[in-house]
Amino acid sequence: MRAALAAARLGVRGANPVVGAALVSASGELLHVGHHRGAGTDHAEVDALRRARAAGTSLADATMVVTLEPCHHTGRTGPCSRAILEAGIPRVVHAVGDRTDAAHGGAAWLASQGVEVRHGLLADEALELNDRWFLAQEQSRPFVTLKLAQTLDGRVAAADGTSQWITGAAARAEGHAIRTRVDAVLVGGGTLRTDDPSLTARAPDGTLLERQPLRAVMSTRPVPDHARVRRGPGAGDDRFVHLPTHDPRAALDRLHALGVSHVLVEGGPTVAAAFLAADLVDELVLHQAPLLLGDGPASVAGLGIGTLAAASSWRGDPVGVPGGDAPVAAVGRDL
Ligand code: AOF
Ligand code: ZN
Repeated sequence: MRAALAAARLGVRGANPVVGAALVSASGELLHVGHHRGAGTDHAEVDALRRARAAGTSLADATMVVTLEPCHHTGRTGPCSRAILEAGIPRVVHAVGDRTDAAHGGAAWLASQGVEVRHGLLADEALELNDRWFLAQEQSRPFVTLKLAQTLDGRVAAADGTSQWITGAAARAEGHAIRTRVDAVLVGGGTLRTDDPSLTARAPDGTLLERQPLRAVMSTRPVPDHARVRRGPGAGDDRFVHLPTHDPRAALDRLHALGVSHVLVEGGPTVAAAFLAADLVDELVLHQAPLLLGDGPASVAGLGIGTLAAASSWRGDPVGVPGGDAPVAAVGRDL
């Protein structure tokens, strides 16, 4: 289970939980490890089974150890419960149950098919690993990633308002990679008016990536007809939604109803503050440029925190430094 948990941590947080799986021999030898790389890709169990098949490993006496109960539904991919049974694996150990209406039930079904199933091993760690994902599921809302692009002293623009390209090419590419992974990208009215963003997912050469997010503007003011966000990447593209509210929870309810399971909040400081103040940010991706401005608006427009003891505290989970000019960190807020 420790190997499975370590593998899970290699995954990408978002619409799906991070999940790891380990195949173990009867004598306790670690045979193969797999993990889930994010919504739309193989589940951890299927990834581990694929490795076993490629290596020709016999699984007739193996145990599938997995950090989350094997799913029992066909979503973006097939049911892991059936894949495990078809592989002839006699034992499954999972850390925690899957509580979603769609996917749960794999453990009971496997047991009904004669597979020995146990659960609870390192359950606390497995729960903590996806605590924000479980919370989003419980609250029937999308998983929320907030992206902040700022200077070392937390500014998003200079005193004169100039703001474009605070962070460099590597951070921009990473930003577009996140856009293509999520179901929706959301900005507020301020960003709409100052940047007129298109909110499309593009390659560094400007060409559109294959998977485009829904484009959402959260603002009580109308979105002008000429706004770029209204014009989709293709002819007749209507994947734009106006959320006429200041309440982030109301915005998330509407997105949830539209089938959005992962939303990227991209700005600006007022919207960031509203989501943070409502404890509706599950993951923070921070792009920090090696610049100092000493003045200008902050990336978060005030959270009403007056004393150190009340600070919003986050768990570090650094994911790398692409390109060097803009360190990137993804962290989940402490629950
Ligand atoms: C597993 N193994 O590695 C993961 C599971 O739409 P899909 O097909 O990607 O299914 C997503 C759901 O499956 C997700 O909401 C969660 O309940 C479960 N995730 N289950 O057996 C995995 N990532
Ligand atoms: Zn599955």
